Amino acid sequence: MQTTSWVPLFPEQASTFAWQVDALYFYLIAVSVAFTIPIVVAIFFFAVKYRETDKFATPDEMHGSMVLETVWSIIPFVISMTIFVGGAIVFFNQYTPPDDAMEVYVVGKQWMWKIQHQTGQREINELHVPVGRKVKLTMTTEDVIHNFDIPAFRTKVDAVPGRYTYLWFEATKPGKYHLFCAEYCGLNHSGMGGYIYVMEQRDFDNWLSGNVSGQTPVEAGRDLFENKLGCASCHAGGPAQRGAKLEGIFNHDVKLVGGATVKADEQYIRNSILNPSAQVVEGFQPIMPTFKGQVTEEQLNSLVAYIKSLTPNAGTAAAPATNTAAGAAPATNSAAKPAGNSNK
Ligand code: HEC
Ligand SMILES: [Cu+2]
Repeated sequence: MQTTSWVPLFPEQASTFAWQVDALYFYLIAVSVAFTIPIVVAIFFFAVKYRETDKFATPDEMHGSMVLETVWSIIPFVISMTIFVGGAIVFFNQYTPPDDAMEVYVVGKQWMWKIQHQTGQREINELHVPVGRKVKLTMTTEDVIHNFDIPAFRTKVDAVPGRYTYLWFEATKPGKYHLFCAEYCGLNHSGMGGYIYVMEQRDFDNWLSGNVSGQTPVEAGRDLFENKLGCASCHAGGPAQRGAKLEGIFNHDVKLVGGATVKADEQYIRNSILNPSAQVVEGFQPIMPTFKGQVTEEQLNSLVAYIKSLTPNAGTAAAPATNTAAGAAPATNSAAKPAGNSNK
């Protein structure tokens, strides 16, 4: 299925920004060659032209040239600005995941990539995606830094312990493309790879329905929240609510004790679960226990997905809202069902 690229030795171009990366790369090479050749030629030319012929020659005095100075300042300036602007555009495009993307979770560990779709399907070292659809990966790792690298898409992003990073792409043609770990991560680093399968939408739908989906991240998150971890014992709405309101917070501003305001993004929710006393919501006591060491990265992803799902239209930019004790709204979601205090 794999076809070759128009440049020998280059991987195929299979994403919307692959050609941009290549264009920038060839432009850099062209600029380097355009400067290197005249400089090397000039070195030899002058070496020969001004070789020692007369032992006692006195050189002519040099006078500056304003025109020359101006020209060789302006030309490199223009060239370096085109490199800067071109690079900035490509970079911005690649590292700003769109809101309307299909989301996938990726957890790296020595030495494999564990992947889960929003619809629940899990994969290891393989990722199936539809062609022509924007796909956003939310990535983290259980151990050391890894790097999710898809050469045919001309994109790669580090997966960093303790934090979420994002990679997005839109594949432009069906096929099977290499996936690598591009950050040396230990003994079997070289084996930490696999394939991205880009499929026509209907093949992808078939693939999805042909794979056991189990719980979706949101369902798994709700299960953890209401039953296994007992979050609901504090966070369920109603008069007995002891924890901060979680409905509608995603991507909104949250006021903290001490006056600061933070945006409740995925990283914030993650930190609130692992290290609750670091950022305490205004109007609350720091009574939430830490869940560090009690939840796996996958479970954290699920909890974050669940809390995200409590905000309608999560993912799209939303207006700021405050979140204080006074705003403890009437119970509106299923988490209102008290679940025995199962967190020990
Ligand atoms: C003992 C009661 C208690 C339990 C159990 C508890 N929390 Fe909390 N939680 C709180 C309180 C109180 C706050 C507000 C103070 C703070 O930020 O630490 C809070 C804050 C949060 C926040 C930040 C909310 C915001 O509006 O910014 C999140 C997210 C959160 N909890 C998630 C969870 C999850 C997920 C669990 C289960 C794994 C959980 N909590 C278990 C009491 C609890
Ligand atoms: Cu790795």
